[in-house]
Amino acid sequence: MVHCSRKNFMIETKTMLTNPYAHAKFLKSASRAEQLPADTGYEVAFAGRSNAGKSSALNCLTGIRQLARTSKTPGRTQLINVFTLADEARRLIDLPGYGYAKVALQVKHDWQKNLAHYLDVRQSLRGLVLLMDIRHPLKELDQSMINWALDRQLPVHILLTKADKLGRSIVQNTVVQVRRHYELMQDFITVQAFSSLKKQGVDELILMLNKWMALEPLS
Ligand SMILES: Nc1nc2c(ncn2[C@@H]2O[C@H](COP(=O)(O)OP(=O)(O)OP(=O)(O)O)[C@@H](O)[C@H]2O)c(=O)[nH]1
Ligand SMILES: [Mg+2]
Repeated sequence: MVHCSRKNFMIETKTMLTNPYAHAKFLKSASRAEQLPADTGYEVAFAGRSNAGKSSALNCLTGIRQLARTSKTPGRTQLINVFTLADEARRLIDLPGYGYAKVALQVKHDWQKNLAHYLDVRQSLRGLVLLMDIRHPLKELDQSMINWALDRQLPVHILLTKADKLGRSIVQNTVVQVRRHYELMQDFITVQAFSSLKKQGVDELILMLNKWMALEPLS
């Protein structure tokens, strides 16, 4: 399991950022969009293939080790997990991973329907953080998710996860390639490298989330 410490972050830029996500709390798990909290305020969802590192990234972002359950077994997060910030009108959502081959077809179908429905109806959803293992970016289902988001004009911030697994120049090249792929949509699609293990890219992610959550820019 990957751990991040619960502190203010002193990262890359050497600036000290206070982290509004350190106050996140688990609110509930929902198996259907109807069970979610009232659709008001600001919500940002973390989506991606099973095992891409969604739960680890949420734990890293918040600095709370056990906030979202991580697992070596893909397909662990099967429910929509809701976390609130200090202010309950702002929420982070850990979505079920998609694309895990060993899940029964019916279950897979149900998740995908759920995901599609959630993305379709949720008015408070301000942005999608889409996680992809940096070694296998832009799989077919990832591209479908992006197209879905674009269809409803929802901005997508791509996290190329597990960047610690590759050398620095391959990481940079992959970021550039994925950016280039969506060059024409750069107002809607942004791309960064991320590692929960090394706490790499947390500042950049916080800045994007703050923008979507209408939180004050950090000083
Ligand atoms: N090396 C490395 N391993 C990571 C990183 N992030 C996650 N992992 C590992 O990848 C595996 C899956 O991580 P999770 O965070 O549970 O992935 P998930 O996307 O939430 O998976 P599902 O809930 O099944 O959809 C775990 O074994 C993590 O420890 C990272 O930045 N670096
Ligand atoms: Mg998970």
